[in-house]
Amino acid sequence: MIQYPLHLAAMFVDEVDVTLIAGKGGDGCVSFRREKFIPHGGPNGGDGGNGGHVILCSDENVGDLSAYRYAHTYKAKNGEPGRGSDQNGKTGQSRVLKVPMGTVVIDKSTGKRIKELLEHEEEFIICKGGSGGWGNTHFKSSVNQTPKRSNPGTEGESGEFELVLKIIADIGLVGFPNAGKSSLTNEITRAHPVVADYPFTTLNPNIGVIDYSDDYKCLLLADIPGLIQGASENRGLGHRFLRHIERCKLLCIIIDMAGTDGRDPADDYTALLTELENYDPGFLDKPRLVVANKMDEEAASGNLDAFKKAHPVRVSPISCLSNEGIPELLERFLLKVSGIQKEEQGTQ
Ligand SMILES: Nc1nc2c(ncn2[C@@H]2O[C@H](COP(=O)(O)OP(=O)(O)OP(=O)(O)O)[C@@H](O)[C@H]2O)c(=O)[nH]1
Ligand SMILES: [Mg+2]
Repeated sequence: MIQYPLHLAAMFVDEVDVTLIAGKGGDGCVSFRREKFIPHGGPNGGDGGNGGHVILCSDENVGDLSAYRYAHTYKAKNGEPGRGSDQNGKTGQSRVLKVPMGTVVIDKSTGKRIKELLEHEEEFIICKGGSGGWGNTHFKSSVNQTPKRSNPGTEGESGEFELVLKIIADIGLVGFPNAGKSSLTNEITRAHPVVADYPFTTLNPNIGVIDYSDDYKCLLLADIPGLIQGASENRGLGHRFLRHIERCKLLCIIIDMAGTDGRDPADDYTALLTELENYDPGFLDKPRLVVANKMDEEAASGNLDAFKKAHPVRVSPISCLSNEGIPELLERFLLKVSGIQKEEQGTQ
């Protein structure tokens, strides 16, 4: 049996559980002005400072959630208590946790999704700091000139949350292992995922940018691990990684048209669609584009004819080796994604 280097997969973390605790508000102070020649100086107890918040902030420079893999509890600072001479306590420092764009926040107590952070530098106060208590100055009245009462600070919010990363990309590559997903990513973007002739070379998603400098446009391409028949029953790497193409506008189904190892490309396509459907039937409603790779190989043209008979869909023939069909494919990507974007804008 082939031993896949699964330790490499552990480096990319796309889900973590965290316990978050905001700071407590500082207590209000009971104090009176005591000075020579000033009898009945009155109350001068300051207010407690507010507790710090726990804030999630999405950052384009953060690629995954590995920063939260080992420590699980994150606390903001408490507010300082008030002091005499009308000195209010300092607000507790907030704890800002940087997360990758595309992070989904789930409240573990309810199982509900409470937030998605999609933009760069988007901030979300996930646990609000407690309020500082009032000092005794606030309780002075015409009938009580010497109040000996103050408020305690309130507790900050806290909770257990699950953070799940679903990366953001325009196009998601779907295919069997060795179909050439990483080769295509290498060809058309500046990302350089490892390419090799053994299955499951790619263990974690890679994002590449397709740069259309003539049009001042770019598209984000997600290269993900290979999908196999039975992935939904945990074969291969399972199908959990499909979450990373959930947000893609367009799915690019890439088929090894050379039929390497005696595979039937037409059956591969059916199996891929079944696995996508098993993960989420909504995947089949997503716009998709079918790419026939390895057209430089001898068996490819015959297989393509048979494929077209079995599946009457438009197919883009390419070869990552000879670059055949790649410029046309790039054009098609742009047209398809722009068309989808226009449609989305029209329906908004
Ligand atoms: N002849 C030929 N070989 C290709 C072509 N594209 C990719 N290959 C080869 O196919 C093998 C697999 O390529 P990868 O790009 O690693 O395939 P992948 O789909 O990313 O595979 P996984 O990461 O394992 O899912 C490598 O040996 C590539 O050199 C092509 O157009 N023609
Ligand atoms: Mg790969």
